[in-house]
Amino acid sequence: MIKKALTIAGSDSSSGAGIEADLKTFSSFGVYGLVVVTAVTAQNTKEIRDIQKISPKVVKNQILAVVEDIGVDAIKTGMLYDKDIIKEVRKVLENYDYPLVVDPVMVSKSNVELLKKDAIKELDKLIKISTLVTPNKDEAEVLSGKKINNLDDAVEAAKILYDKYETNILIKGGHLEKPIDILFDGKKIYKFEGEKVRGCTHGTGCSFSAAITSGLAKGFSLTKAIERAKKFITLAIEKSYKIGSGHCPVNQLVYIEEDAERWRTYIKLKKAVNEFINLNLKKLIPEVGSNFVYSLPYPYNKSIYDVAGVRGRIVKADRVVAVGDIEFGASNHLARAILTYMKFYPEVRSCLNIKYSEEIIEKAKRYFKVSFYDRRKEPEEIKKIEGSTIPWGIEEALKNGKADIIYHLGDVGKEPMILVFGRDPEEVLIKLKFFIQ
Ligand code: PXL
Repeated sequence: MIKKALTIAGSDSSSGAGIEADLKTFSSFGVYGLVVVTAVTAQNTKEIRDIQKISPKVVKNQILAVVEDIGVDAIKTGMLYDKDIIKEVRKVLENYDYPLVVDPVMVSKSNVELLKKDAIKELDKLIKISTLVTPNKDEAEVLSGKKINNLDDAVEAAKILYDKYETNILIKGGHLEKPIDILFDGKKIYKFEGEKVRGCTHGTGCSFSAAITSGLAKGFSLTKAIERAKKFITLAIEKSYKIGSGHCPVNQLVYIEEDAERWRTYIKLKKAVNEFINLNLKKLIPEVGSNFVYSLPYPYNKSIYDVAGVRGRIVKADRVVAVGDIEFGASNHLARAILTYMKFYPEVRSCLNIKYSEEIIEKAKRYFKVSFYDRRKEPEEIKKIEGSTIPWGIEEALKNGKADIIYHLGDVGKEPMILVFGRDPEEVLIKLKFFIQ
């Protein structure tokens, strides 16, 4: 049976934090998400414009409605807003012994109060019945009364909080140069070291605690659930969409979307490579062979391992053949060409390289925008960097705008080459068919 996780939190209309973040996170972990709303915030990536609390009675009834029928395997709380809501939540949850993660949300990134100042005493009582509390630096300072300037302070604060609440304490280190989270279970200090990545961060705290809750719902130990949540949140930040003009949200759907895109990308390229091979255009295959690549879409196009290509390339023997299978990371040169292209035009995700001839270029110019770069003009200091020539060349060629075809005339020991670009492999083949008529 599918495991179920319940979030009791506020709604964020920008869907980066709050119950929207929690629900997406639960879904990403393959857990059925249940949602109890405590407050509605009117917000975008720049500001919170308004907040309306839900009555404690309706909060209670939402919890009872789902627990009594569907049941839950783990619960988390987020924005609880005021003491009356917290008290009602605690009174209901005291009757159950599901794992409970309390994310002691106090203020938004934009510094709006998400918990009334006079609610801390009630929050203390809720934390006492929890399995885990997950404060960030600021929240840990408020709850422990200790200033946190470094890792030692965080360890000290975790011990103070354990004495106060007698529950597992996880102090998050997202603010640190190297993000290290500290867990204290009353016996031992555990350190969870993460990687500092660049990307959007709105909703990080909510999504992280929802990820831990998902792990607990699935029956993982607390440390395992935290480890898995840490991996998830790092990727969710790294592979986020830059939407809105303020603090953009983490991408809680990273696991679901990336896997689905890998499959779609693989299938489409496989079909197009077969079609290309069946055309048997031996005269179009360069001495070094052709490759045909297709990248994952933005924001999943981070490295050559996000670009599918033909292992060992496409070569001419008695006929045109693919040497190996379609694999992500199979291409180096052409993968870097498409990744560079996507920095300027992310919708252009596919590329095929073919043998250069003046005749093909002349024909292509009749139908398409053709651009060019001269490898011999690459500045010496760039040339020294391994693998720099192709990204440099593509950037040069795109200086005149988006191009369907980019070619170069080679250099000492380098064969001249034509690169055909398209939004997907099908479009690349449609373009190609114009030159081979
Ligand atoms: O990230 C804390 C948070 C929690 N819940 C809601 C929020 C925010 C931050 O903006 O809006 C509803």
